[in-house]
Amino acid sequence: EISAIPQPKTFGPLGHVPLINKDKPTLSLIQLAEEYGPIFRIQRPGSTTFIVSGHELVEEVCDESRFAKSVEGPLEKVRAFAGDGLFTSWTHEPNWRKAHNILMPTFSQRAMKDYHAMMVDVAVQLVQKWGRLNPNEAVDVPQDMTRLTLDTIGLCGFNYRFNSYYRETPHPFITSMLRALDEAMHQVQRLDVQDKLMVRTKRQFQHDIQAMFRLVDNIIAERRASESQEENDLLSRMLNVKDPETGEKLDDENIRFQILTFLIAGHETTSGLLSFALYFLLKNPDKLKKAYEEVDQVLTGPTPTYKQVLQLKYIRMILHESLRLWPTAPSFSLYAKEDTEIGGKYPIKKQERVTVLIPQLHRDKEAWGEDAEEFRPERFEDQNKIPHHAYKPFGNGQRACIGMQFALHEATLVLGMLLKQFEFIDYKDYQLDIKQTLTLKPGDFKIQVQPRSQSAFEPSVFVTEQEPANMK
Ligand code: FDE
Repeated sequence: EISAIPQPKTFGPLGHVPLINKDKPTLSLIQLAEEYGPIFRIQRPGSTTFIVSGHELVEEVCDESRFAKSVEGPLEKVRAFAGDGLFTSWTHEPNWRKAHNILMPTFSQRAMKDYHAMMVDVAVQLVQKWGRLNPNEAVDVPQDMTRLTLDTIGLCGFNYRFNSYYRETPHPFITSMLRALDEAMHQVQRLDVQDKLMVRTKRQFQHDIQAMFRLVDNIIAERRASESQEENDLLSRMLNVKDPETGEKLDDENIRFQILTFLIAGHETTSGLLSFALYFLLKNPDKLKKAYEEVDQVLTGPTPTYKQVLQLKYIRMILHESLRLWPTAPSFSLYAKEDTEIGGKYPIKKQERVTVLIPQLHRDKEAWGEDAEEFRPERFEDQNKIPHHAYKPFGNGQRACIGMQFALHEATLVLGMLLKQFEFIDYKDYQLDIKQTLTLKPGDFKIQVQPRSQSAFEPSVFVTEQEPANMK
């Protein structure tokens, strides 16, 4: 039996655009999902997609024999600067598989061992900064987390130091990147005629793209000129390793796209994750207490070891639960490979598209229970009790996030170190205000921090005795 797929009323050529907040499209879609249910149709100028968020429907569209990743909407616009890099390529483009084969090994759990010291290097900079603040000074959490995650992917991936903690304002790369991502998000909500009139916006977009290209080209040129071609980081694999399947290396243009992809994908989402995690801990003192207990028990030395990070089980559960309630990459899109039907009643034609609305999926009460809206890391205690098909913060199948282990290791390490050292003060009684630049973050989230009791405080972090991480 066939059912019509629900849809809100449309506004002429604008389709559903007027129903969607230009600055926070995901929040509007969540609201619409509340009203229209687990599947509904959304029309934008030049495109139609079905927004899916019920766990049973999502399980079906995650079947890779029937559906495949679609590069559409804002993602398609991001191709202006990320081209056929891993995130923005179609699976059938030859460079997707090539880069996937070449770069997978740098993201295995094993590879995290090699990154650990560099991650600690950057995390220590954050701890030092917070440790030196005067009592009434506030920290802008997302901004400091963005410094951390950008510096981390820069150092681990490319042996490049953004040195964000030595800057008053965000690194110029960040400014260009955020403006370009924001523009990509807004472009899809404009009619072609509107878009053509935005001359200044277009010029700015081109300017930002060129600025990002220059930084990346510099990174490549410096590596090519340097002696240390031997390093086994992302960049050296991009430059030197052949795809075992085709025997080919990546071409220069594609390397540029890959570097930009990793700089962007590798930090926006992780920065948001760390910010949300701190937010949830502040608002849930009983969970915060358990987190303190764990770090005090596990983190006994001056800085965490690789093994200790793996022992921070509760911290990792906190991160998973944060990603459940606010998955920082909030959606992914697919197309039907053939005519099909989902939920036993909704027909989807070949080439038609669906978008998985992750925050709504993650709050599906049928999968998560009546307390789905509550922050309860304990859900992730028992691997067997997690409804995996209803948990997709890292996407799905062969196009799932390649950086998952990287992000989780980094975030666990950093959250652990911050908990070890600081008390967090919610001096403004912060009220969550989601900000979206494609990815989600808690907007304008400021706190104060205070070193924990002098005795628990570990001063050795402040006179770093370790070797700089990149002088192995
Ligand atoms: C991917 C990803 C995804 C999927 C998308 C679609 O499908 O469209 C998702 C959902 C994600 N990712 C998410 C996330 C979250 C977090 C925290 C992260 N993520 C992180 C990271 C880091 C790094 C380095 C990364 N990340 C990266 C990446 C890449 C390259 C990709 C693509 C892959 C393929 O092959 O496709 C992703 N990521 Fe992520």
